[in-house]
Amino acid sequence: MVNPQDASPSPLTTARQLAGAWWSRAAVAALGLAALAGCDSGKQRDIFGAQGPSAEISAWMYNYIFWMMVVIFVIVAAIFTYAVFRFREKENDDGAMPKQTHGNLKAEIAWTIVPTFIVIGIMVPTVTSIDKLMDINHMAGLAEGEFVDPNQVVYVEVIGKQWWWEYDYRAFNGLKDPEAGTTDPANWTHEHMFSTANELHVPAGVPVYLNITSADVIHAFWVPRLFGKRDATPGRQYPLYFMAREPGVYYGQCAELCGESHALMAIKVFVHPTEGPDSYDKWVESQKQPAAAPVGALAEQGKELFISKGCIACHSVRGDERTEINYASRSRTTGPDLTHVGSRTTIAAITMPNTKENLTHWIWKPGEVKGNAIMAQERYNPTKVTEEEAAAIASYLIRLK
Ligand code: HEC
Ligand SMILES: [Cu+2]
Repeated sequence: MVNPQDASPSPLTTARQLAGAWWSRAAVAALGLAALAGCDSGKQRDIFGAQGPSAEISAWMYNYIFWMMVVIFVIVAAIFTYAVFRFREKENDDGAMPKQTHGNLKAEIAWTIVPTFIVIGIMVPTVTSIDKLMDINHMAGLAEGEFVDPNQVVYVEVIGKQWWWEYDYRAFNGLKDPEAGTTDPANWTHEHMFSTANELHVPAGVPVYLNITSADVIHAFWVPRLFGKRDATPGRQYPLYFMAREPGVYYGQCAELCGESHALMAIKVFVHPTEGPDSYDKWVESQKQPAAAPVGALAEQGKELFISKGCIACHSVRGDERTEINYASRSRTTGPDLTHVGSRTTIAAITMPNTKENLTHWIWKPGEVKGNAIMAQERYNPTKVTEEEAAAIASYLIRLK
């Protein structure tokens, strides 16, 4: 007699329960994926929405290898399925060991040669693609033997810092022959260099040369629709060439875990038309200007606080000796250049829209916005401002268009 208490559940029930669990898990996963897909509604960080030669080469490589793998998968799965059915245990099977074979020369040769060709089939386009990515003439869409005019290349130095990006437009009009005479920092003035943060501006249809480095740890610069990842490594300079075809706004992200606020280290690229009121040249002209003088009592007070509260230890505002960057020693570059901070659409590496309220919040309590940011750390920034002082400084900074 079996005690019902001891009876093990029937295998069928267990399988049903498992199936139930499996289905509910799949449903949760599907919902999660749908939610994630919703995040990217504008396809803003989508490698398949390539916009320009650099990202197109990467997307092409991805598709090429993907379809190659699909073909290999289908062949292997077909052979496997055939073998499973063809050689399964038959009803009248005598249970004896099948015939064992060893060392089939034809099979050995086949499975050495086929993978060799697969590897060559991946290697050749990979090497040619890397070669194209590292060739600014190719980025500019030129034929073999044609070369871009170095003065028509936009050259920007990109410096990764915890947790934001500095862009130095060390150039005449932001256009520069990197070999031409302004590389000596002692010769730099704001005529030769302006600096922005996080929001990169480039013209459409013009090749761009980014020289990428880091001031602290390893970061990686990545704007999926425009180009693949490039490491930003301290003490090294890595070139990255790209060209954006269409004017527009493109988003990116630091792609190398670089510490606590790595996730709050985003990138926004504005691609300007080459002509018209919104042209790249107009943007460059406005950025080259020194900062506007404060207007109104509150903004004036804000500027004085900006100096007396020690903000100038890390930030520069060009156009006044008391706040201006020293180009030779590169002092006042720990934090973003704020000469035209009011012209940015966001602050703190795309973390918040650039409004007076958000600026006040950031200046008053940066640690609430970005954990462990240098500006929030007591040991680097011992001077605390009150909410009123922060509001005064914000009303000064927001007008620096
Ligand atoms: C110890 C250096 C340091 C000091 C002092 C400092 N900051 Fe900052 N500040 C930074 C750094 C670094 C960032 C970049 C933060 C980030 O996005 O991760 C920053 C960002 C900012 C930004 C946002 C800029 C942008 O484009 O995103 C503003 C505005 C700002 N600081 C204002 C101030 C004001 C006002 C003071 C004085 C009350 C001040 N800072 C003091 C280092 C400093
Ligand atoms: Cu980073």
